[in-house]
This record gives sequence, C-alpha cells and structure tokens, in this order.
Amino acid sequence: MENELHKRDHIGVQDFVLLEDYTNPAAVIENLRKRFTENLIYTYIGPVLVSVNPYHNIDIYNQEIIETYRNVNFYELPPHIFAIADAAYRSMRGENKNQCILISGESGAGKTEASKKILHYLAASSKHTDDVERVKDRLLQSNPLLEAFGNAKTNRNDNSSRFGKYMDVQFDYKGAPVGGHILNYLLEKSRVVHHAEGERNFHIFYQLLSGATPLLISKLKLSKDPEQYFYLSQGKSVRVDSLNDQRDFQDVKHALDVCDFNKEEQEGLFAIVASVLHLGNLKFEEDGHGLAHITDFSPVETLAKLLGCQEEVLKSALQNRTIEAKGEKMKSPLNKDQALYARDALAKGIYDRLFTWIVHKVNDSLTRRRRLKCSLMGLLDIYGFEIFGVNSFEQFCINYCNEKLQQLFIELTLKSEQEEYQREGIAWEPVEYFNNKIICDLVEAKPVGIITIMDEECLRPGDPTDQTFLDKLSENLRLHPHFVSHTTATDTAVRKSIQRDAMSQTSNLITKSCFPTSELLGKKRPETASTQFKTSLAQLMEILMSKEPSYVRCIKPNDYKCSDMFDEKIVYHQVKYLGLMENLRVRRAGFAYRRPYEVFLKRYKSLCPQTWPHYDGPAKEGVEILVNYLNYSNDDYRLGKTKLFIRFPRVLFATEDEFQLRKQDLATLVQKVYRGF
Ligand code: AOV
Ligand code: MG
Repeated sequence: MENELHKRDHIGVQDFVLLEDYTNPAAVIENLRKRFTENLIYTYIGPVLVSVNPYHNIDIYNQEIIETYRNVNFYELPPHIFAIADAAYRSMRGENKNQCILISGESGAGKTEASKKILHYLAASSKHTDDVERVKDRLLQSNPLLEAFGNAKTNRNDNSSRFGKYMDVQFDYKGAPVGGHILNYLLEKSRVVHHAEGERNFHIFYQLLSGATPLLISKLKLSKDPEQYFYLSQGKSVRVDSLNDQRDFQDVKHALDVCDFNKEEQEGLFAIVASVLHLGNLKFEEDGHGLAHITDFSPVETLAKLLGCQEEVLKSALQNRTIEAKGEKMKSPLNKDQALYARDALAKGIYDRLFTWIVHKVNDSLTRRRRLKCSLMGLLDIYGFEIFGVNSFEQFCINYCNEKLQQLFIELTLKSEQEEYQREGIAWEPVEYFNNKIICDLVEAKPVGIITIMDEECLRPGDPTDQTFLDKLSENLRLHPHFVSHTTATDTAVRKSIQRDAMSQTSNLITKSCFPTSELLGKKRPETASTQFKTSLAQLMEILMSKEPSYVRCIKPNDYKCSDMFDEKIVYHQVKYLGLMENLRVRRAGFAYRRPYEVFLKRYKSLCPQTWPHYDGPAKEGVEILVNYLNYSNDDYRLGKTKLFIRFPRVLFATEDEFQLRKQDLATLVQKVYRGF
C-alpha cells in the first residue's frame, strides 16, 4: 500500500485504518467518494476489500495487471480484487489451508462481477496441460450458463442473481485448477410465473426466442416474439438495453458444449424451457358449476410432445387433482383459480428442477479425473439484500441468507483480530459493535422463530392462511424488538397433486430424472421450503467456517446504475448495515497500522544511518533501532512478535513523508553523480 501513501490528499487513503477520523462515517464516505471520482474503486479495511461499483468498464483487469498482482505482497500494490485472490491463493498454497472468499453487498453492488474477476484471475495462470485447460474452460463457462438460467433483470440490477451460489475450485499440489463443485441455493422460482413491472423472467427465455435458429423455433412451436407469452410480458420490458439476448444465446450454446451437454440433452433442455412458455399460455374457463376447463387444447398437445407425456394424462392433471381418501385415489375437479394455481405450480416445479439438473450436469463436467488430494478455494456469490414494492417468501429467504453471512463476518473478523493480538502478545481492547445474531435468532430460533412457526402453519391440518400465519407470528413474536411481518402461505396439496399427476409418465429425459418416481408417489413427506433453506444455510456456514475466509464488501454508488453519481445517503446506508464502521473500529482497536518487520524495514531503512545502507541483524531489532531514531514515542507503537503496530496514522504519514523527501534527495544525488561523469 505504501506506494500510494504519499498521494493521499486527493485520492484519499487506500486503507480506511489510516483515517485519522476513523470513527466518523462522514470521513469514511468522503474517502470513498474521493476514490470513486478518481476511478479507484477499491479500498481496504486491513485485509477486507471494499469495492464500489463503477458502473462502467475500467481497464484494470487486463493480462498485464494480472501479472502485476501475481505473487506480490498484499500491501505493496494499490487495493485490487486480484490482490485478494492472490493472497488467498498463496495462503492456500503456502500454508496449505483451504480458503473461501465471501462476497457480500446489496443487489447490484457488484458481487457477481467480483466473483467472475476472481475466477478469471485464478484461471489466468500460465499454460497448463490440456486437462487443466479444459477444466479452466469449464469453470469459466459455467458462469454464462448458470447466469442464463438463474439471473434476470430486476428493478435493481439488469443481471440480478436469483439463486445463491457457492463454488469450490479444486487445485492440485502444483497449484493448477483441476476441478470444481457448485452448490446452489434456493432459486427464486416464483419469477417463472410472475415478475413485477419493469422486470423480466429468467434470461434464457428471451435468449432462446431471439437467438434460436428458425428450425429450433419451429420445432419447439414457439413464436420469436416474447410479447406472445404471458410469462414473459407481465413486466412490459422484454428488451433491456444493456443485454444482447441474441448474442448471449450463442454464448449459452457454446457453454453447453464446453460443459459436456450432449445434443440430446440440449434438445431436452430447450424443450423444457419452451414447455414452460406454452404452459403459461394455457387459459381456463369456468363452467356453470364453477369448474375449470381448458379453452384451447393446442398448447396441451404441444406440451405433451415437448415433455413426452400423454396428452390425456396432462389434460386431466391440469383440470383435476388427485386426493386420497381411505386409501383410495380419487379425482376432484378444480375451479378456475385452482387450475391456474396448479398450472403455475407445474411451471415453477419443472423450471426449478431443470435448474438443479443443470447444476448437477455442470458438476459432473467439473469432476476431476484423478482423486488425488486437492486444496480448495471457495467463492460465495449470493443474491444481495433487496426490498421491493411487494416482497414475498423469496425476499424473506434472500435477506435471511444475507443476515447469516453478516453474522459470520462479524464473528470471524472479530475472532481473527483477537487472535492476532494474542499471537503478537499485544493487549486487546474490547470494541462495542452491533451483533445481528438477534435477527438470525428471530428467524431460526426454536421453538419460537419465524421458520418454525411457518412450518407449523404449513403442515397443520385445517385451513392455514396468510392471516392465521400472521396471527401466530404476532402472538409469539410481538415482543421481539425487530419483529414486523408479512408473508404468504401456499396451497401445497394442489401443487403436489399436479406435479405427481402430470409428471408421472414423462419421457423427456430431463424431467424424467428430475421427478423421481419415489417422490411422486408421495412416499416421503418433504420438508417445507423454509426448513430446507435453513438447513442448507447451516451447512453452508459450516463449510465456510472450516476454511480461511477473505472478504469483499460491495457497495453501489447510486440507485440508477449510473457511472458518475455518488449518492452519499445511499452509500452511508450500506456502510452502516455492512457494519464497516464497526469493522474499522475493530481493526483499529487502538492500532491503525501493522506490518511485518521485514516489510517496514525494507521500505524505511534509508531513513536511519544505522540501518542504511547496510543492516544485517534481525528485522525486529532493525525496526526498533529505526523507530527510536525516528523519535517514535512509547505510546505511538507496540512491538509484536512478528509485526510492528503503529497507533496513529499521522506517525506513519510523517515517516512516509520523510521517506519521500529522502527518495528525492537520493534521486538528486544520483543525478549529480551522473553529471559528474
Ligand atoms: P450483484 O451480483 O451484487 O447484484 P452485479 O455483480 O451483477 O451485482 O453487478 C451489477 C452490474 O454492475 C453489472 O452487470 C455491471 O454492469 C456493473 N458492475 C459491477 N461491478 C463492476 C466492475 N467491477 N466494473 C464494471 N462494471 C461493474 V444481485 O446478483 O442483484 O445481489 O442479486
Ligand atoms: Mg449477482
């Protein structure tokens, strides 16, 4: 970091711990603003990287910069996402510790872009064997593929991740990437059937319509016009300026090839995407008895072909539900609302399982050939915190997931700071901070957390509704300081019935493997979605805890996806809930700056005649001589076991300024010597 220290006035400091006024949010924001204006989007809080979305391309990710950051000490270059990746990579190699990089921030803040840059950095290492090159290719290509099926335009982000993703990259003993594994978390499947104004369904639908060949379009009985499809046109924004659906479809096709999806699988896959669109266009009419009838059967015929099921079975499943009474199965006709609900449930179910199937396939293609021991680098890129006009179950899960991650961040950074102080033998001064554990508890505590109460309501016989659920919540949680609530319950019986009836005999190779018979027969009582999610998050936390973490904290500069606007209010809000002020206080905990003795000595040894030009003793003693010579007072610093701790930034800056002067002196001296010749 030293290289920018002397320019700090107009570009701010590159590590927040160097702010004299570090407890003042205004000073932190001003520092971010200065840097943002200069296109310096990265700043550290010690080892944590804070990144501000520039909303335009800056040329700081090219091959040359990759090389610059490779194998260079973290603090010797300006803050960068590559420095984080490189430090984690070297720690994985050098100390043989599995790593994870946790990227957080609200929707649109730049998490997905950051994770792609890290992956790019890890894959950009020198040429390897063909096998390794193939793995790298697949790792990189998994992104456009999963983004096509799992990302969508929302009102906050044109390419918003609608699923959570944790990806392990596996490295062999030589440090070459040899495989990978992806865990996916709760896809926002409600988007398949509904999205808000200004938003879109998942990218793949629009990509298929605009990029597929006329032959494929006609095979799938599609129209190229997205407006023709109920599921695509609700948001009235089928086209997005920043996206090129036609080109992206070619990228998806390429990615499918690279990730080993064969021709038959690709056909099956697009057949399912198309079938969702046809499903959405099914209309029902109510007869005199209030029962639902399909008005036009031609989509059913197409659907049956695409999914490979019998038309009659499908027709019946769309208009009836199967109920079991005294061990006997009976069909009970649906009314119009129920039929629409069932249709949507089928569409969501098919798409959700398709997505999981794709992740499995990608994982197959990333499975490493040889089962030798490997080191892991995990990348976590989840959906960011979001609040919309109308928020549903998915927003609840997404925001809960963000709270859990924040919790982990608080616990781990605090813990690692304390440990470092202990290791270095320096007294730890306790820091007050807001711990969001209370919020996680509100959601997941037993017996009275939101999820437990939701489970009870969903599985309770009788007639649970949104209102009864809300009543239960209020009854149990009204005294909790952070409780305010609204949410939706669903008609599980109709949903299960249609999936069982419609998908029991499909011959589309994907749906066949996505709807296993044992489940369709209803032998196993499935867990509720929220409990599944809670369990998978708990597992994720365990995975993350078992690794050495690095953090990237993303911030968006404004709500308009705009490159030259720094909205201080919006930034302040994020600084606050990302807990950056607390992070900074913990990091400072008395000391602004710490560096290994070797690093400090190497830079500043020219300032003291006893260490310059020759000094051969131990680094720690050299630093002691140096700081005494520089007149550091006792209160200014502490000597740890391996590092020097400096309490105030001004002390370091004074030393740096002296160093800059000395450098000039030396340069002038050199010039004089040259002229002398
Ligand atoms: P997110 O992942 O944090 O949101 P993204 O990573 O998708 O946000 O970023 C949103 C958009 O901001 C991208 O599509 C880019 O246009 C732009 N952007 C982000 N980072 C950079 C960068 N380093 N350089 C240039 N442009 C950038 V969400 O998935 O919605 O939570 O759920
Ligand atoms: Mg994202």
